[in-house]
Amino acid sequence: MRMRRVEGETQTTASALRDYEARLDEAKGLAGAIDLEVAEALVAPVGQIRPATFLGKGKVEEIVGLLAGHDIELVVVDCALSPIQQRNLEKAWNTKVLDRTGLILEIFGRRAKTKEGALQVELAHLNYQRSRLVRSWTHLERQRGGFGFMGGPGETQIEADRRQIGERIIHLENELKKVRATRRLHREGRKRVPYRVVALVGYTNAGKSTLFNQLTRSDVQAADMLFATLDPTLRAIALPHGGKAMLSDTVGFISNLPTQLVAAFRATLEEVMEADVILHVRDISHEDAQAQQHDVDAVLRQLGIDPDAGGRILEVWNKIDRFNPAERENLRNIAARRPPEHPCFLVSAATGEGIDALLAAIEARLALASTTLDLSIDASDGAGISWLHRNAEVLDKRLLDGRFAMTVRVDETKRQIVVNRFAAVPHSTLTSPHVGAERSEARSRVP
Ligand SMILES: Nc1nc2c(ncn2[C@@H]2O[C@H](COP(=O)(O)OP(=O)(O)OP(=O)(O)O)[C@@H](O)[C@H]2O)c(=O)[nH]1
Ligand SMILES: [Mg+2]
Repeated sequence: MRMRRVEGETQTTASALRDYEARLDEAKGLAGAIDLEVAEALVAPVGQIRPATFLGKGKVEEIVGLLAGHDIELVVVDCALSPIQQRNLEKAWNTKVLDRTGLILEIFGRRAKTKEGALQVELAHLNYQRSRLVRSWTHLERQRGGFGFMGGPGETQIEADRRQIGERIIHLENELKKVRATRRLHREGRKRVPYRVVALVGYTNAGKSTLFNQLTRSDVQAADMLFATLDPTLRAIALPHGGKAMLSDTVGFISNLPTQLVAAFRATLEEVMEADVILHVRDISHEDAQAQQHDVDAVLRQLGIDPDAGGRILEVWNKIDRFNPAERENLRNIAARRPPEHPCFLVSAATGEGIDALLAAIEARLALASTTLDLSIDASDGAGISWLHRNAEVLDKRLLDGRFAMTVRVDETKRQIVVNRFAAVPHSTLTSPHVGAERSEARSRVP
């Protein structure tokens, strides 16, 4: 079913950086992502936020006028509305009103394909819904797909009271635990064969999936649509000198990504958090590229990744085919002046331009990437232990019969030293620390 709606774009301080038109376009893109037909879109300046209606009285009336005589079913207000504001606007306009969080949750609900994805989105939605128990809006009840967050019939929570929602949340959390336990086992299984992960992150629609296809020669869905990708995909990439790594494509980020969603997707994004190299894909041709970068950095921080730390993050400036030769030259100059710890690579995922240089950089970066080792060290070897703490990341340390069994992560420059000096062996998730210690001890006796 298609819906006609009016799009209300409002400015808040958080979005003051952004170009109004670009924000309005993005909001229209979000609506398009769930096949809404936008009848009207406008920017509504907000001098002072009204507790009851968010917008001023005049604006609310103006929109009443806009809606009159049109077959409008939904008004999207591209900001965060309180439940009361949402309800009051629905009354004033006699339509369903959706705020930015609600819209994004709705999109995610439609996109989730895996069980884990669906559970995560439903959980995020319920947490959002818990605070705003409003009766479902019956016009939209025959919505297909998704969870029908805008009022689908199969969803008990719409009609349910807080207690029922609470029970459902507990149920979902238990289901998620089960699904994640299985996934963790798979991941650990993969880890036994040491493989390195390169993860794609970036603003939604930046071209991550297109780049993924280009790098892996596969054919995952790439579309000019916000949040085309939701569930993570993992494929092998061949490196220039015969090596292999796994490339992970995942959900895109967006400004004001609902915190409930970031929390819900934390587990899915573990792959990214643990990746050896992170490619931050940017649509450098986008008028809002700068603001988008800030938003992506903010989400990375929420995930515990420091975007400024340098090292494993490589910036990819995508869509350079959209520039003329002079503009490209200018971009190249800007790129060349970047500090070496924050390199960036100019590519066109669409045409393949710049991909070889990017692959070479990934390979070089992976060569530096860290390795995890197990070792055993005499508990009285204070100098050795403190050297390890200074030069490696100590992931695990257990005292067993006067020796420490340690799991450490070191970068390539230190790997050989640790192997030689401490008889370290590649980390194995198969062995218990005790067995690992014995094995290391046995090794250390070998001359
Ligand atoms: N001109 C041009 N278009 C590109 C390039 N890379 C991607 N696109 C287009 O940008 C749009 C979005 O590409 P996707 O690869 O789906 O973007 P994404 O980052 O995976 O987006 P989400 O999964 O929605 O977050 C598609 O229409 C692509 O064809 C490029 O290098 N040049
Ligand atoms: Mg994608």
